[in-house]
Amino acid sequence: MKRVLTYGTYDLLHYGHIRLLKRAKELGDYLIVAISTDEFNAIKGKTAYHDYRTRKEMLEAVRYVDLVIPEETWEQKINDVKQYCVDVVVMGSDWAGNEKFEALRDYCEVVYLDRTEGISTTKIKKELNLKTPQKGINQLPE
Ligand code: C2G
Repeated sequence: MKRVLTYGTYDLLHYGHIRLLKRAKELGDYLIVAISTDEFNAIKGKTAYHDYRTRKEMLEAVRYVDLVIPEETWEQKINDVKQYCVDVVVMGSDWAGNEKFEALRDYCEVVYLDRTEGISTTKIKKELNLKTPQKGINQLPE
């Protein structure tokens, strides 16, 4: 059982995300996605349109994803690799060579997959002229 792990915000889920997840799953048998919490997004300087609960629920519906866990700090990655017995950490090529992932090579394989050109959450927001969401209207109903 080859276990794959990837990280991301996964806001406004789009085909670039899906293509990354599909290829990540093809590298093993079990795919774990560590999705940035709203608090960690603030540390990353990002404001997601959907809150963590909504982004987690959407990812859990993707056929390639076997488990979704929270990404709360930059520093948790080595512990994640150990705790979940991860064989491969996969990221899009915009992260290629980044020390945060290169440091994992002592613990697991690290693979960067080509980003899907022409799509991004920022592009979607810009083209739909989305403002920062008002509180509460973008959350899933209880
Ligand atoms: N991605 C992609 N093609 C796109 C857009 C995104 O392959 N057109 C990939 C990114 O490279 C990343 C994943 O999809 O591997 C998730 O993208 P984001 O949600 O933008 O993740 P990011 O904000 O880069 O967070 O600790 C790492 C961070 O949490 C990564």
